[in-house]
Amino acid sequence: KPKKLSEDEIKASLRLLSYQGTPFPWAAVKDRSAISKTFHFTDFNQAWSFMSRIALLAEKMDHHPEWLNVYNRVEVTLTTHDCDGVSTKDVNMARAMETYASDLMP
Ligand code: H2B
Repeated sequence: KPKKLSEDEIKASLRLLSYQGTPFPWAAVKDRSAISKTFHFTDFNQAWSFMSRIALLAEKMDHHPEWLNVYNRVEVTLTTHDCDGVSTKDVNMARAMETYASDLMP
């Protein structure tokens, strides 16, 4: 079972994720133990490529994002049901999302 991260561990993880140089940083969700970010792509095609790649990874990791897509935008929320909060699985997923997004938009 994944370990639930403390508030401080979440804050530290968010800082590290934001170091990767994106204008819209990862942030804690209000009133909920979760982290979120809105990705902005060039068009729907890029947004959908991102989602397809992440979908395959999510199945492999057995860890699934909450997300909403509107045209070139993908709003992502990550939390772990198994520990009812943010775990390292969410942080790993967030890092993979950063990598894939920056592959698509160098
Ligand atoms: N996704 C997320 N985000 N959190 C989980 O705790 C989780 C999941 N658990 N995907 C997995 C599936 C679990 O329900 C299955 C049974 O392994």
